[in-house]
Amino acid sequence: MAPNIPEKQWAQVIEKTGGPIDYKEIPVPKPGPDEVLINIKFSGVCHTDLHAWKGDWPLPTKLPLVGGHEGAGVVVARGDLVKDIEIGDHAGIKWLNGSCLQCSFCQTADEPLCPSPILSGYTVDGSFQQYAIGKAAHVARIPKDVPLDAISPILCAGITVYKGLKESGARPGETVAIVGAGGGLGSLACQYAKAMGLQVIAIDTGDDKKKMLEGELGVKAFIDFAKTKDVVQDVQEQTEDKTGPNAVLVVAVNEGPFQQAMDYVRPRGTVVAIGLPANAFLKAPVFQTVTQMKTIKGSYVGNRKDTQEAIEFFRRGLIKAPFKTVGLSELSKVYELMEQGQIAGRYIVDTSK
Ligand code: 8ID
Ligand code: ZN
Repeated sequence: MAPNIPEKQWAQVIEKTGGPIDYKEIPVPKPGPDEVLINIKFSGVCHTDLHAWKGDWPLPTKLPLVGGHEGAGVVVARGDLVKDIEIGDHAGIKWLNGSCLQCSFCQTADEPLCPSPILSGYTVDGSFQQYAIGKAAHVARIPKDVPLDAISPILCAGITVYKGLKESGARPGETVAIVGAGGGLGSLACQYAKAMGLQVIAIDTGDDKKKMLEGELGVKAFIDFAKTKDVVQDVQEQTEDKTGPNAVLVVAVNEGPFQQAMDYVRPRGTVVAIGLPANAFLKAPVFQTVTQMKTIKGSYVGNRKDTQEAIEFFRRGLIKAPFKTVGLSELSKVYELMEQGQIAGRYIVDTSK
């Protein structure tokens, strides 16, 4: 039986960058021939959504804009060309809503690098609404045996940190430092790193995050960057021969830790830049970078295969990161807490409230 799709739905709408966010009723969109319509049940709130609202990046958003790109729900309609996804299937809206599938990047499974990407909650409306559209080729396939609330943060944060860990080149048994470990990406990075056989040094601040990281996330060591006198020394102390972690994932949202990571990463190690602070630069001394053979690289979400792999780790029960659920109507409060760095783990919104 075809699902009953309403004409109108609740959404959080940004009319103007940095302006008020209106919780209001808007029309339910209709999918094009290569698209599906997903009844979003839950959506994670990523710091990227906050950057988009504030206009932090050198890339304008569409306006008015419905943000959100960690939306998990149920497929309720599909375009005529869509054959491999059924009404009733569970699916997810991720950051990369679509790509051309024809450029040299798409052809080689590097679709996040496609020069004409479609970005959920940025260049097209995203998951902070009850019904969202995704390109069928790109929507995440979510198995029916996983809960739609807990899986939602995997759709950006999980995929991104899983990919970042692969890009880091760190191997099982080695040590990785996660900078910004107490936030949404960071808490998932700790879980993926452990599941991949890595030892984790977590860097962040605050007692809530310390408790979460040392407790349920089970990291090897927690370093409070606001309390320690010397982050570099503290991080290196935690590694076997005191030469530093084999890799560093930087998911923090300011510039300082990006530069600092180059000081404590082990010679031949890799610093993976993932966080996207506004107007920030990466800077490292040429002499040490050369003579210690250090690598700095960026990592940007993941491709469709990374998506399905990250979901499979979750389905197998290997990824358990804390999240709190609030109603979609309370999105602005989540942004406030995020801006203040008060969120340990991830907040997700329930679109029925
Ligand atoms: O594909 C990508 N590269 C990608 C994908 C998704 C998100 C990049 N991002 C970007 C977001 O746009 C954002 O810039 O990753 C960054 C982190 O997103 P998030 O995890 O959603 O943000 P959060 O939950 O606010 O966590 C940030 C954490 O960083 C800590 C904070 O305390 C917070 O827990 N932090 C900060 I700010 N400064 C720190 C420092 N100096 C720090 N932790 C350690 N050292
Ligand atoms: Zn995101």
